[in-house]
Amino acid sequence: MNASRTADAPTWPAEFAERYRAAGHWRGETFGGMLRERAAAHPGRVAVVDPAPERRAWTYGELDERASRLAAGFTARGIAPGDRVVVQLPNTAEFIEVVFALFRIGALPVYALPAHRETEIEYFCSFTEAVAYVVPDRHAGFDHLALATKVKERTPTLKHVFVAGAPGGHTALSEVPCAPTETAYEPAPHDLAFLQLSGGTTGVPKLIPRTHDDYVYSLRGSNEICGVDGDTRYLVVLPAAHNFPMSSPGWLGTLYAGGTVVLCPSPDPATAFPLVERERVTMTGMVPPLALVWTEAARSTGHDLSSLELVLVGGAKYSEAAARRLEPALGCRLMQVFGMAEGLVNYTRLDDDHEAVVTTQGLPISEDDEIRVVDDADEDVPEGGFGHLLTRGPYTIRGYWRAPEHNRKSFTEDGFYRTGDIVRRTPTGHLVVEGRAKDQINRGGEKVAPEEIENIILGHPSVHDVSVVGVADAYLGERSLAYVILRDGAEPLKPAAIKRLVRERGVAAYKVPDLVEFVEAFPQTGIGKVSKKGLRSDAVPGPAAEPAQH
Ligand code: OOB
Repeated sequence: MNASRTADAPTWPAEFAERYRAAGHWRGETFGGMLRERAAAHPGRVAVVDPAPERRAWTYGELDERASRLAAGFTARGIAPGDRVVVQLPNTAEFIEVVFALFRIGALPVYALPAHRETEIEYFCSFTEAVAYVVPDRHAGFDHLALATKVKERTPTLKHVFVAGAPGGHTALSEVPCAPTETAYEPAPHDLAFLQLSGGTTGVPKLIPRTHDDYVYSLRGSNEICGVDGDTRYLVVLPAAHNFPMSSPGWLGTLYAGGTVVLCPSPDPATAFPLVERERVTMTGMVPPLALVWTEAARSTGHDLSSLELVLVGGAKYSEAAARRLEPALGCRLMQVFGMAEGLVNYTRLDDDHEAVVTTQGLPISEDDEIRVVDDADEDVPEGGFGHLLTRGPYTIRGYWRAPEHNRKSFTEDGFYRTGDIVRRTPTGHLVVEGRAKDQINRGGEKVAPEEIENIILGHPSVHDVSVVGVADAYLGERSLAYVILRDGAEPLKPAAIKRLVRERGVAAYKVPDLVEFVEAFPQTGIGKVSKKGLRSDAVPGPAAEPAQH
């Protein structure tokens, strides 16, 4: 079987694919082939450093061999090309080994985040009909084995749980590798390579199908813009499964260039700064709240951060005032990045005027990224005006995986992705993110779909209606507030009961509402629909609101 794409998701029409190949964007590379080539070119160079609990450094030769042996072991256990494998690993060397092993055999990693819990994992496994799930035994105090056992019982397709660490009743990842065979399967460059998760605006996250061709192009473009080369030492501080630290330019971009990836077990300065010093880290990427923390901590740190050359900040709007403070505090260059797992990534440039770096979110990677800024009727707004950002290009998907109905809403008929972002373009073509039309909360880069949380809260017998909105927050940019209307005659509830309900449903902790407020009615729009905008603007927490405690 081939990792067929057309059946599961719309793809680029032939004339676009030809154009992208002719332009040299799609060069027929695959991730498996890329690692093999780098290993042949410089087998002894260090590819991956995992500092905890004891420092391990794998060379390109070792990573390549490990990936091949693990790939052979996966094949021996029946994992076939096109099969989906949910991978939920923290920032460890095993994460990189596992995904390269899956790339090698054409199986598709489905990238879960370490924060995901029962509800999300069960959905990923069942919706993708995953055959395997890869977990740590424990991470950040959470028992992943117990979760895996539960999910396996409930998901008929799930044949294997592979565990990095003590396996409990499952299979230890360390037992899987075996001698590679000569006739190993080779995925084609236009095949799907993996499924990435969308931030989401709906009850369940959508899956984003990325191909080798398109993603490798985004790496090559990102590397050129960010100056990534064999001397780059990139620190992965955000979860490695997220698109930003993976490819902007991230750990995959760094490996593409033959540089060294340093995995950071936790993003806080107490963990990260000593690593920057010891491993002579040159580059990293982070979300704005973390950039604030690093900027503050750098003032009084005793650690030598002088190896840092470039810090990328993105995932949510970075305030101009904070952006101005970063370079002097960290003693390195700042680059803003405005990207999305669906594709399009914009960067400010190293040779940009300083004002553009601190006040804009950059320019697209590619001259073939088509950008439209339109009004509500999809008409282009005048030059420099605000509007909805639509985009199409050589690394922006044409549709989500197995979501035909949603695709009709999220893409125009001629294949532009509706990003849901409100932007304007400066005379130099730089994009400035001015707001958001999509129903999503951006909690410091972590995306929350209000509908998902509303559906959970509506399950409470005392709740008549609920609306979850984002409200301004000085640190996170936004945090979440649930407005709840109780049923007539229902006993009063405490905000904590609503939070507990969401938490106990087993969702990632960042989705638990920060604030809960009980109201009699929601503000209405002209046609009687709940006005989310109205809710946001009068969202001054009342006496019933309770600060976040997670
Ligand atoms: C990144 O990817 P996602 O898929 O988690 O989120 C995409 C959305 C964008 O549509 C936009 O709403 C928001 O996140 N966003 C920004 C931003 N960067 C992303 N909003 C304002 N300013 C920015 N700089 O978040 C992502 C993927 C690749 C690279 C960087 C970020």
